Amino acid sequence: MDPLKAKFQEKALAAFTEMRAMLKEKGDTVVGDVNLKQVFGGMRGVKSMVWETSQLDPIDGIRFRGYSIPELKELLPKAPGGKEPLPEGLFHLMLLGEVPTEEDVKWISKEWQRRSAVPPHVFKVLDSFPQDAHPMTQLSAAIVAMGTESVFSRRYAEGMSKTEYWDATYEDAMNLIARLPRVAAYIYRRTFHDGDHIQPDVSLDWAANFAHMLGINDSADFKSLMRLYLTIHADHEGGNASAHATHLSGSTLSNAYYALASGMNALAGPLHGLANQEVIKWVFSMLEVLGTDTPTKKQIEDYVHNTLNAGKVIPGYGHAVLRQPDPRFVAQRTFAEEYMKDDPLIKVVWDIFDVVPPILQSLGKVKNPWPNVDAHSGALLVHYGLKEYSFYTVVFGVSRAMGVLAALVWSRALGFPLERPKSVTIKWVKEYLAKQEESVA
Ligand code: CMX
Repeated sequence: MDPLKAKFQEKALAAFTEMRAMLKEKGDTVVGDVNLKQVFGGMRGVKSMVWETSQLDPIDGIRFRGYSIPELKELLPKAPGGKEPLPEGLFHLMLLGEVPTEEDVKWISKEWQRRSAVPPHVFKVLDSFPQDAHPMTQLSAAIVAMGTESVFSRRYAEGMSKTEYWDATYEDAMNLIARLPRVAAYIYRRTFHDGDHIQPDVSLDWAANFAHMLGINDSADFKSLMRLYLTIHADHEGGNASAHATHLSGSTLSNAYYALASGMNALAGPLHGLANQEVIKWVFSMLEVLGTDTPTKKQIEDYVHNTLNAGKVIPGYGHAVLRQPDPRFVAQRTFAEEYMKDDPLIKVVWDIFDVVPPILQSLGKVKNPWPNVDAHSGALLVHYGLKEYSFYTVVFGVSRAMGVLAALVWSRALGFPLERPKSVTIKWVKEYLAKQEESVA
């Protein structure tokens, strides 16, 4: 058994035993109420699942196993000479709950390289798509196509015991994460560079190799950005749409490939991950309409009002949980301050940050007027030459796979059952309310 898997087994067995004992003794404890607004309003705040890899606080933002992004930037191992954490280290932390050593991270880098060969039929599936198929359509199809290799599905068909589900899922998760950068880069090169593909460089870490295979910028700074990007997008507790969709599909024991494809299909919506493409598209159309790369704040303000008056949302702003500027936005801003503070597009993003929140606040209905992760990411990618914004959600997806798959391995280890909440009809709600009123009268 590999060292990461062996450590996971030890921790998961202990957690399983503890969970079972806790549920036996305290299983009837009430942890919250649900009101009608939540039933009709997307289940905000309803505590309904366990997600070990990260937790989101409305004010402090995301914590991965208790660590904030600034703490992770200090604690996680970095590439030689680099300042940004290696995503491999975050995966280790999410899976085991332990900050890894340099050696642990090197082992994961090598292991993902070892597992990274993509089955040839996946490229054939991708090549059968029209060149202009949206990159997220291609990503989802490629993930399902890779599922022909699922260790879980093969071993399930062979009759594996329930106690082995986590083991087979770990194998699928590791293979999938290892292969995603190659698949994503292949989608990018076939869509935007006429299929002129770049071979992987086995000497590089996971994120740097992805940056390399995109083939647009071989600088150390772009590799650093990719390490940061793939770290901060990895997980956002379990209730966000891509995580929850992965969790729901996975709860049927569909394999990790189907489960992740479900998550990616959710990420592809403009209220979630696709917002990163929508932000830069919105910024570019604003610059085009205004006829300048350096708009004034007043011009931005007017453009924001036009967007709202047209019945549209301001992409990159607002959040279902957060009530402060997203620390992932702040981390990207810090990166931009160091590497590209004189880039005019970066200045536009920062001016938008000054202009939008008071306007959204003035609407009186927006619960969080602050920027989320997607408000900044596109401008960083444009700076290094990655201008084709329909690809941005794929980059988000490569990162998100780490969190949702680490969580899926935990779900299997803890033996979580099929997810099946209760739905009601509007008629049922009306009758329920009428009965309540009768009993009060
Ligand atoms: N621009 C304009 N209006 C907004 C808004 C924004 N950025 N954010 C919220 N609102 C509106 C909502 O549309 C809603 O209006 P209605 O009552 O007319 O339907 C009202 O404010 C209340 O919404 P909320 O409770 O504050 O926000 P929700 O939890 O319902 O939605 C989110 C959260 C992210 C979908 C929403 O803020 C939004 O649409 N933002 C823009 C898209 C975006 O950036 N998404 C990315 C989120 C991060 C990610 O997942 O990657």
